[in-house]
Amino acid sequence: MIRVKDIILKKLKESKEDYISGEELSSILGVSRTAVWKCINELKKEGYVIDSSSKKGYKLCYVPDIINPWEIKEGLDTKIIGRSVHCFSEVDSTNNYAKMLAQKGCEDGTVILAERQTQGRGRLGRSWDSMDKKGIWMTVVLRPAVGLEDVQIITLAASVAVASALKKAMDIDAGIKWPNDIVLDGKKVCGILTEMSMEMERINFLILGIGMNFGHVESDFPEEIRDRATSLGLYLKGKKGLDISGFRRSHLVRVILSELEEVYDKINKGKATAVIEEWKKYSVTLGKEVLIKYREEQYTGIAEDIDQNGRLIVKQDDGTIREVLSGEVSVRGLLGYT
Ligand code: BT5
Repeated sequence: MIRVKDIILKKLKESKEDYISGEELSSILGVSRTAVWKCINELKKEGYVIDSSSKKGYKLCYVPDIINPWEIKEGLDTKIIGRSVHCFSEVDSTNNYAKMLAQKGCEDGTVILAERQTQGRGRLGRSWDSMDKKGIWMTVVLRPAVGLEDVQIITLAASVAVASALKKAMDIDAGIKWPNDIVLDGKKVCGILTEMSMEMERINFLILGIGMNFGHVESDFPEEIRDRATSLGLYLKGKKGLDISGFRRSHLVRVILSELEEVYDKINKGKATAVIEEWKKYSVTLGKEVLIKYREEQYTGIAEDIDQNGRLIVKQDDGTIREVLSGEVSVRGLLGYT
């Protein structure tokens, strides 16, 4: 539902350097000038800086780094992903919320975002630290037209989308640790949690949760992960001397959604091989020594390749070839594995 506030924001953005009068806004919207004034005040409370002049009207001077549907949708060039966007200041987990919406039948490509998660989840029951306004905590509901064997490819595709979005939106060269951790200088900046609902041997829906650390400074991370975690802000500062305040999370979200749509389209059209080849370009796993932990078993080897189903092919020290579909993979030199 488009609200008066959304239209006011749109109009303010359109008029750029010019003021737009309260009278004009109230006649476009068919509401009173007091109603316009109330909306302007709400926007100000959210962090938008709007200059008000009794003679000239209103002018938008500053757009905050805020996650809301109109900031996400403004200029979004996708057809499926992000047609429907739900934003919250707080949820337990965007994956939980997404699952609830998916069970109620929400459309393919529905996006859920929150400024803060109280119970952000990682894989295998682990938790995901989701500090208020510091990251992109997002879930996309997908209803892919593929079989079960392609689920792993979609997970890999999501990491490809994130890595290529980081390059396009912020000129950041990220790596992917199998299957889908996004790393910068050996530290994790983004994790992806894919969950699935099946019905009669078919995929009913996929829940693709993406957690990206954006504005964290070092002390924002809990001590136990400080040596393994980083944020885009920390990386930009350290590597390029740039301040993250020059970037907007909403812009990065849009580029991720757009890149995601591209890889999703390829998979739906049976072009998974192209996605795997792209994944390999970003890989920081292939050719490296890895430690695999699966249930009670533990072994090391060299990560040689990934196959067409997205499995990691590992050559053990005695020459045995192993195919890894799940389990814990540590890559020597990354995320604290030395
Ligand atoms: C992941 O799990 O990497 C998947 C994380 C997915 C998070 C998103 S946020 C939106 C959506 N809603 C959710 O509830 N979840 C998804 P895993 O590979 O199991 O990594 C978890 C481990 O990473 C933890 O045990 C910590 O050691 C570490 N960790 C926790 N929070 C982190 C953070 N913010 N940055 C880097 N590492 C973190």
